[in-house]
Amino acid sequence: MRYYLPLCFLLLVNCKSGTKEEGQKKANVILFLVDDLGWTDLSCYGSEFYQTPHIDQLAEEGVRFTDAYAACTVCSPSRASIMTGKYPATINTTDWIEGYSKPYSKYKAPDWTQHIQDSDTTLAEALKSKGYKTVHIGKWHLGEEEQYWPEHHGFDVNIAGWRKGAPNKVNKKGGYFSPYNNPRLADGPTGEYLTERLSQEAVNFIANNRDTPFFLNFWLYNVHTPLEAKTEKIEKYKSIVDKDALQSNPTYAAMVEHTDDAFGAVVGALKKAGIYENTIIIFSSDNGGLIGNRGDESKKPRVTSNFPLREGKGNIYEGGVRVPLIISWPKEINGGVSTDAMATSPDIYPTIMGLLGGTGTGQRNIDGENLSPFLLSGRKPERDAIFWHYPHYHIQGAIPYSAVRKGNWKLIDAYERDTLQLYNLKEDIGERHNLVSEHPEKANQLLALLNSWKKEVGAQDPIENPDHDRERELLWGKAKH
Ligand SMILES: [Ca+2]
Repeated sequence: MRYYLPLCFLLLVNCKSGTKEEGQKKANVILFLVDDLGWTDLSCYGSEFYQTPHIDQLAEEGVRFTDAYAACTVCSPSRASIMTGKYPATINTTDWIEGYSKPYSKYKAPDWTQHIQDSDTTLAEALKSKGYKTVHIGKWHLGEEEQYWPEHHGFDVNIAGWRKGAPNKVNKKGGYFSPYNNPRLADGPTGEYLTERLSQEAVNFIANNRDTPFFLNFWLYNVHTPLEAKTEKIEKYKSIVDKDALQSNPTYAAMVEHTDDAFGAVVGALKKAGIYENTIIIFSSDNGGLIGNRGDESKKPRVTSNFPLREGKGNIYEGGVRVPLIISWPKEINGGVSTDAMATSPDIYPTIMGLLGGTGTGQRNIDGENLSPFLLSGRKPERDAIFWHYPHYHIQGAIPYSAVRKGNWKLIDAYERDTLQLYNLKEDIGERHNLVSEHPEKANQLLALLNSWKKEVGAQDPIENPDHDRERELLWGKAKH
């Protein structure tokens, strides 16, 4: 895989025509969220194996963020963060639903919230109150019971969003191919592939709503496991794979291409309806790429590689949280540029509202930064630090931790080990050289900043576990893996 990702670009954005003029049709909004897509999983982010021409084209026409982050290393917290504009720690939705427990570990997770609370005004509710037709298509994964599903959080239409965080298998069969066993999606003909079906639903929605301002929240099930794709796509990548390369899984490559196809279908529908120019498109992922095969790391191929980043989904390093982010609005934002300005999941909500020219979202105490002045006129964002808080364990390796990035510095506070890790991401993007002993003052400054933020948002610490037993923990972990 090509290791090419320049860290610093000049943002050459100029305002195209000022803010939206009164009386014009409101811009449409599409939030295209891919599940588990890693930072280097697109051609335009450095992959030499996966083919993503439609998304690459978006990067050509929009603003590509090199230093964008998911708010969490796993699914649900990042999704809740996008929908509320708040950090997972603020809303106490800090792990994937239903979570993962290690009964003999040093810490237990605190009580945490496994749905969006009604007291939060979601992004969909904010847009609905501004006259938008709102549709959710795809994975939701923000609540076990129906009362927490998209139709109860501001969406007029919900297609395929329910409690599950992956396509639903029955008797270990199915998933990405119909029957879907999904109460919010009627089964299709035998052999129908879920992502093709969902993109067709999106295309139909766009065609039927071209004259209405709409919010299409398209949250794909791809590229989450189980790894399943159409045979012809898998065969294509089998014929070109370099088995020694870091990214070398033909089925995963096919799933990335399915994702790109779905995105291309949406853009095609927008162009056909004549509304592409006035549609804001935000493309991102909910956490870093899954490396997989933990516990049997000799097994190949792995799912994906996030190199040069360290680790992946479910881990405390950059590979778990740094993700692609592209924002496009042909009518108003000059595209074709990249930026190393930091961005994170809770920014999406205020940024969309800001681009639409309104400050009133109905949501109070948003943590995210409104990046619209930056996108429209190049004004540097005021926020200079972003934070993570994960008081949980994850099967992919995460232990309870909090972290902060400020400038090029990143500090990780891993509670269980009672240790700090300090990295300079500009010089060491792979987080190999812990600089705590070389820069103790920097580490202490960042720790104070991190602790101050935790206090401000009411972050819940993990709890000492009275059943902690290191020997049993290791045995239990092996059995579980
Ligand atoms: Ca995910």
